[in-house]
Amino acid sequence: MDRTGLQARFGLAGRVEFVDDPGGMVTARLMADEGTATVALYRGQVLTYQPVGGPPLLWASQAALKANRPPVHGGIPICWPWFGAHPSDPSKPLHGFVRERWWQVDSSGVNATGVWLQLSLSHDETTLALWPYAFRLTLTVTVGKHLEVALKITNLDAEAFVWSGALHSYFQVTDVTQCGIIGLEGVTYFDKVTHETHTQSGPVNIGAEIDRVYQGTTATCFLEDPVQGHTIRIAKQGSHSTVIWNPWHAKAEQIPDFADEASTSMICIETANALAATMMLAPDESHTMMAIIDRLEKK
Ligand code: TA6
Repeated sequence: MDRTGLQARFGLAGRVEFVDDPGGMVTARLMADEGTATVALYRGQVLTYQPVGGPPLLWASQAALKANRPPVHGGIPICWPWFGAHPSDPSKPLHGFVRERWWQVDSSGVNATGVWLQLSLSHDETTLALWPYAFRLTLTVTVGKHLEVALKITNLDAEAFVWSGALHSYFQVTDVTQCGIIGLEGVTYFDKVTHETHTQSGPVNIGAEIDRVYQGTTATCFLEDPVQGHTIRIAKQGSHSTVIWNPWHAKAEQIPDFADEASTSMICIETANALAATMMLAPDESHTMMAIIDRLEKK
């Protein structure tokens, strides 16, 4: 549907409007009294979130957005129905296929939590060729005091299926080497850089490539940014693993559109169900994985 048609059906004066993103792709802008967010309909990807009175909290590669070259690093890409490489076929797209598809707008509105938009995506011939199950995803993005991103997965197939996935959230920081991530102390993680398993002691600090899947954790993470003078709080529901990723300089250089200096101004803290948290859904069963993001100002 074109932008005018979307505006007529789902636009809400001063609350929901459809605009083009820097790459000319149609994007919904949600405007609440407490903050704004934008959501790209292609990829079903939250691109920006900015609370009123604070800086943008999500990082995005402007070059990737302009070029519209997948995968667009930044905001909150959705990884599904597998996280990382496909478990048995490396020729299939990394992180699944839903971030390279048009999502449909189902509804929009305003409620006690904020301004919301609901998108959905279901199986079709192309998805069945990559993954032979019938499914429906609904993505509800709400902006109010927090940004809430809820991905509901429903099995519409006659057979059970197994999935993994993530809300692969990129956060904007001033200088990641001065930040700390609190909330994962005592949690065991698989280190995808060294292929070792360790237990976290103290805050997570970043000064080199990091790619870890923290396992069996439902904890809220706090990303402390002393230069910015605030903490980004990332709470979650329906998620049993947390992924921390920063490619650091050498790897960043190999990623198209990921400027080298970006490594120090972003960090991914991902609300995930990966590795041991891979889930099975029986026919007609649903599961919702949600990230709840806000900013705590330093007093
Ligand atoms: O979540 C971390 C990770 O799985 C890394 O291993 C890295 O590959 C990253 O995601 C980005 O993947 P992408 O396909 O978006 O380039």
